[in-house]
Amino acid sequence: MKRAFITGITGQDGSYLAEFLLGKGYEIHGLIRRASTFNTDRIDHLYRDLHDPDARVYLHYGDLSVSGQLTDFLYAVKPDEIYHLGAQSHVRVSFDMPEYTGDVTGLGTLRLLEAIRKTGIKTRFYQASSSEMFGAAPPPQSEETPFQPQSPYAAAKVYAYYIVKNYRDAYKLFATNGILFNHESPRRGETFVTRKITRAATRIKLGMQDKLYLGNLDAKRDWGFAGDYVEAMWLMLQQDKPEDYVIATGETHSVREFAQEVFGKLNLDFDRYVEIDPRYFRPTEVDVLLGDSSKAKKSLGWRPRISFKGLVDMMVDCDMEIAKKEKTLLEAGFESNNRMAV
Ligand code: NDP
Ligand code: GDR
Repeated sequence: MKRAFITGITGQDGSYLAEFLLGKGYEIHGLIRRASTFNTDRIDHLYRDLHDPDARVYLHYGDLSVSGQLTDFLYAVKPDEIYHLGAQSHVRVSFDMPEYTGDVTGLGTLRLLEAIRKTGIKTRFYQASSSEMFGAAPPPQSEETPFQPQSPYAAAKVYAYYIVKNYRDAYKLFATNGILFNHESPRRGETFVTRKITRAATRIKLGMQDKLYLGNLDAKRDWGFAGDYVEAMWLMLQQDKPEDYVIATGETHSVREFAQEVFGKLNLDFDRYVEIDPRYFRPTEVDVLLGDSSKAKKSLGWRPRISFKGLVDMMVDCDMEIAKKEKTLLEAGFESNNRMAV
């Protein structure tokens, strides 16, 4: 049985990847942070009590800012594959927490690579690189496009990208960068723009919210489905040689178009409910991302399965179910958590 170590297992991608790898028969070890509230919602359905002979998911407390412990984990687990997805992943928040973002999102990668080097374990390493690294570079962006990062988050990811390449060359590690463009799902964090929109619009539809405040509606993104993208991560680690790949749909839409599609599906007037709040503007913005994933198509045989419209439908349908539950609770006289995504 192959063994995988996943950082960021409690995040959107971590949960889809863990599901995918379990389906392939892997044993999964995940790094989780200690939190004062439960932070395992996205993987609770995968977890089995460890007394159960069929248990194949093991969770370990740790943090990407603590190197000694990462080394101990890798030495003890000796994973065949490491998927490094953990990060402070919010671009807007990275302007508020630049040092922390540099530490966790940038140096976190170095700590894992050093742990591999020091323990000498034989493993394959996947780095969650990002289209944000292209920043101001004109579209379409491919593996050949020079980076022009526009945020502390993007700068930290650029550092991580190059340190992966350096360890690959210097120490002959099997280490790859997956340069993934935005990917979304019903499990997307509620403060990222797509999920913020689908949560708000479904709540507005059921009369539980009046307005949706957004920032820059003109930014364009290449949005795919997270479930499709985790397969590409796995494919990259099954190749003979470690290389870097862009993963994208090759289609771009503005935030306004995404929101209009969502409000249109719910027969709501977008102009009546959406307002601009400059609080959500970023000091420097990434205007257009549009990925060219020809290399991944050719070498990995990877293709996205879910279309833009399919993604919108999936997210709206799931958030409508959540909104209905919330409304049922409210009507029965119970408090709803009434969570407004920020
Ligand atoms: P999420 O924000 O949903 O998940 C981030 C994960 O990292 C969570 O499990 C979080 O734990 C964990 N984490 C954060 N800080 C630490 C820390 N100090 N120590 C240990 N774990 C930590 O991100 P996604 O799933 O969307 O993305 C996965 C990766 O891919 C990230 O690296 C992201 O930057 C990158 N990426 C994402 C893209 C996307 O469109 N989704 C596109 C390109 C790259 P907790 O649950 O406790 O907060
Ligand atoms: P992004 O995703 O920054 O591309 O990073 P996000 O959904 O946060 O923003 C996308 C675009 O929408 C604009 N926007 C808003 N964004 C948020 N969050 N909230 C708003 O109210 C709002 N209004 C407009 C933003 O300005 C931006 O242009 C995501 C993360 O998952 C990263 O970790 C990952 O690396 C990249 O995608 C690829």
